[in-house]
Amino acid sequence: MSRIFNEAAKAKIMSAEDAAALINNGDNIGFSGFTGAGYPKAVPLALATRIKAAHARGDEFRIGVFTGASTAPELDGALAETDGISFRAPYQSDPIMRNKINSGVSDYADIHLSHSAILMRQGFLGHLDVAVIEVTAIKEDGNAIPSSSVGNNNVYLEKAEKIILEVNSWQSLELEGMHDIYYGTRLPPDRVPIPITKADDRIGSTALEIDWNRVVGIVECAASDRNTPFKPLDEDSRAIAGHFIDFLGGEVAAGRMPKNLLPLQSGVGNIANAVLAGLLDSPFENLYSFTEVIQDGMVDLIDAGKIIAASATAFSLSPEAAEKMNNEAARYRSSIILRPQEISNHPENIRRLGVVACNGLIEADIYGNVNSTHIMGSKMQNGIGGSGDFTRNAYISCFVTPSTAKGGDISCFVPMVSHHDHSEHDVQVLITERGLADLRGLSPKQRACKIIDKCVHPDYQAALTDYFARARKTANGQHTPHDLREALSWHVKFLETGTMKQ
Ligand code: 0RQ
Repeated sequence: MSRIFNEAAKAKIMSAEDAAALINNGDNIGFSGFTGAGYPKAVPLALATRIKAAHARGDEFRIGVFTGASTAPELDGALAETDGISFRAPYQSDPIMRNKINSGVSDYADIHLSHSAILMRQGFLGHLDVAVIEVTAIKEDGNAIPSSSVGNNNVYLEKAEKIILEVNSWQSLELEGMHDIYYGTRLPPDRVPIPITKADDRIGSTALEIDWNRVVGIVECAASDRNTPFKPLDEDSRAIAGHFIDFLGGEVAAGRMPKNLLPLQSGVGNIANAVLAGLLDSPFENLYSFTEVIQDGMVDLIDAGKIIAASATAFSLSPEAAEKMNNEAARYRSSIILRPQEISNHPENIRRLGVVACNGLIEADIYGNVNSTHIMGSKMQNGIGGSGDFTRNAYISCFVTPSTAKGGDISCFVPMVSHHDHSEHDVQVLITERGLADLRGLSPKQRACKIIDKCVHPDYQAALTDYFARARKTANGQHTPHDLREALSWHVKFLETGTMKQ
């Protein structure tokens, strides 16, 4: 059955190839898609074929690619593989895309997810030529039911000169009612407060507004989201989850949080998912989540009746959880809200609600500065995503990580981070399988002692303790002691010998 319930819209149905033919060399394209959910699946593949054919003829064909966040092989992977992406923002995690960024083929602007809408509206990301947006259906009134992510779709639909809609019948029609699309954001000086005072407040409409004067094509498809399976929980991720849950218990006991905690934000990846799984067996109940992605762990918490409501901008589910969501969207509609990312990640909401943030990292230094994005100072991994939006504005900002990487050859705790995303002023709690360092209210030297004691792997404790002692001497008691000659020699040692072990 067609999902296009508006009669006039039917006249715009075309093939993915015909839609891709409407995209030109030099165009900036705003695609839907966030953490492998709700990205268009047919037009990007057809566009990649069109770009490859142009390159085979010796013609120039390069485009700017804007999304909500990461997408999938059919979008980032296929387009990046053509060498046709000249510019990419704001977050990606595709291995081919990552390669093109790190080999200089594509420029990448790694921006806070809450900033991407503003930068687009201000024009810093250039003119938006085309929006290619996946939707679940086109309603009789011409508005569209969003699919498994909202991301920046409202902004791209607002700004693009031409609009292509991909109607994906794999997405459940029963998603209708889950979304909350707020059209009240303004640029200063016309801003008004965003009226969210509880994580599950609904303040917008359930459909995306479509300006049919700009719609140039509709493509129908039936294809699943990326849906990567999560790794089974290992001992380390269980230990990390255990420390986090004990910490939350302590906050409740100290009277700093109600018994049902404060709204939780959880980052992407296996450890974040493990932390959510840990909450299943915890004593906490009647929880809320104000986050950006809904992973399997969150769905399990809803099923167990532990979470009353979760607000996000996208799903990031395993194939099994995605199938369940598709079959039972009507049931989840009352407990899940998908919003534009400018609202899910808005500092104002995060600060007002008192969100407890929990994100992954690549490395942290002994003073609590965090690198979430770069390997060995230069190589982009994914991007800052929403981690900065939440960390800076959270009621309590936590980071979770194994104490080592690369089978123990790298310490995730170093004298000085090789790239800086979250500063010592914003990072409050660091958690590894070894333990938890609560850094709130501590001086840099106090923080260093605590981090080395509680979080660092024993293989690296002596070396970091030594570094700290030498730095104190070299810096002659100064506030944040460093020996600059030695600070990054840890990374240099790894690059030269393949291990940071001293
Ligand atoms: O490299 O794949 O070549 O082995 O870095 O490491 O362990 O797979 O990372 O899935 O836990 O994610 C920070 C990337 C952690 C993620 C990050 C190497 C390691 C591996 C990846 P290989 P893992 P995880 C909401 C919040 C920013 C965005 C964010 C992230 C690769 O959490 O993208 O938080 N965060 N958004 O071997 C050198 C180290 C290393 C290291 C790991 N110390 N030094 N290499 N690696 N530690 C969601 C959104 O915003 C959408």
